[in-house]
Amino acid sequence: MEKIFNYINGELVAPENGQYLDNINPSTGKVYSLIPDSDKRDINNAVKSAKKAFPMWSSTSKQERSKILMKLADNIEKHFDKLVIAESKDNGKPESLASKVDIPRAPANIRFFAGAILHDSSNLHEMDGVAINYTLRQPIGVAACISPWNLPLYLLTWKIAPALASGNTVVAKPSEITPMTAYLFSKICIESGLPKGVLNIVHGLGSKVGDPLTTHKDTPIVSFTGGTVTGKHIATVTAPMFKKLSLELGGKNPNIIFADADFDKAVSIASRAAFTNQGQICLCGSRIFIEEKIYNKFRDALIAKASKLIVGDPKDPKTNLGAVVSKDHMNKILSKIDEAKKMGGKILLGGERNLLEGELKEGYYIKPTIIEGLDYNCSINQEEIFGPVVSIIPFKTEEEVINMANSTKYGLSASIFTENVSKAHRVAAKIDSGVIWINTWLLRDLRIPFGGMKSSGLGREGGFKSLDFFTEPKNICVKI
Ligand code: TXE
Repeated sequence: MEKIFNYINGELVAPENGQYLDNINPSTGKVYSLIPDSDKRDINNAVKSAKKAFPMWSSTSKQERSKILMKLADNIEKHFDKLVIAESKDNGKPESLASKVDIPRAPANIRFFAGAILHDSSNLHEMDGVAINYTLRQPIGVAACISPWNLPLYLLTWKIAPALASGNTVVAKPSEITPMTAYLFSKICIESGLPKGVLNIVHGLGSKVGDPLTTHKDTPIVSFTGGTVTGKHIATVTAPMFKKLSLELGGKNPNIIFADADFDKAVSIASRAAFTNQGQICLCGSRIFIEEKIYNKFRDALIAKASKLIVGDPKDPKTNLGAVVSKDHMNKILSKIDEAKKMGGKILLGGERNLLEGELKEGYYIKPTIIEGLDYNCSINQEEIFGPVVSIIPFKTEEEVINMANSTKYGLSASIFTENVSKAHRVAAKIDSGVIWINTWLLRDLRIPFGGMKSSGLGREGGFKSLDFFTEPKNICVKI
């Protein structure tokens, strides 16, 4: 059985304790590879190697860093097909999705930041002929980058690319549930000649690997994407150490459909926003608010649209939804559906496991599920489910829908559908979310500040915001 190794000081190495965890293919429910069950010793080795590489890498010219990163991006593309298959097998998502979204975004992330450092500039503040202030932005040291399982290579590269481009060295910890593409990526780093120690990847559990990484005295920057509960824990343990911290957490994102929206477009996008990646994207629109006048018509069209989605073999190009990421996660989603039923929610579509045949018999498939009849304030409409489950809720007025949309503890993203430009801007300004789309969803420009309000996170990443996060500003005042 294939064994995954840690990537420390430029080499693929076994965990110090020699222990491994099972890695399961969610589409079959079968173990197919082994993951290092690393511990503090592996983290110490990785941080030591990153710390040693920092003086060399931070003083390497931006041109040279950019060149090396561009080569990394080219080599990801060289292994494109292999990475698509690996991401799908590890995560359960359709290969067609991995080939359109996950894997193309990895080189795009790296090229974006490799280019950005060459076009960056710093500030100068003049004091009326008395003095000038200029601000240097300098790399900080070893960055701890922790990524989740829903978009494994996409989110790993979204963090390490700006960290490395800005001259930091990195210790990354991918999710133990989806480690494979990070492992393949470490081989690509070796192939690309990335200097030893610049990037280190340690696999294993959050408690045994994530904790010693975030609390290590030599990791002054921590960038984390994952669940809100984990984010809260990381904020608590890193605060007394005054680390620079960026948190991208969960969401319970509203999709607001006004009666004057382009109907077909709104139905189609709302369905995509609810069910893409089996509903396992922090930006998924899991609450659809529909203006009462078109509620019945919209509901029926959404059911018709979603009932055509094919749940099945991730390898089949016709498949729309593959398996959810793990058995535990499948059971959690199914228990939320049961809870919804007990609260009086009406299941309009799906609501159960999708049992397939042959080698997919034990896979973790859930039918796209649409629920109506639940109060906007109940736990199902307040807590993140992170599966192919969407709740539909009618509204009468603009004021009412703004209140309902803002009622959760989250504030990551929102979509508004209307043909009335003034209304679109008015509502967008009042929704408490870091990212708002009008008449679209998941249209990403890598330059924008990306992140959430309230319990959806802390700080923003994206574009020059990421380069700001991974550097320390230093003001220098020169008396004229
Ligand atoms: O996330 P975790 P999980 C949400 C979603 C999901 C829930 C839990 O609601 O159901 O989070 O998912 C590492 N110190 N999102 O359990 O546990 C862990 O090993 C340091 C939303 O996968 O937060 C993994 O690498 N690190 C989300 C990463 O944190 C720790 C995407 C994320 O795991 C740690 C995924 C610790 N103490 C889940 N404990 C999004 N916003 O996109 C765990 N980790």
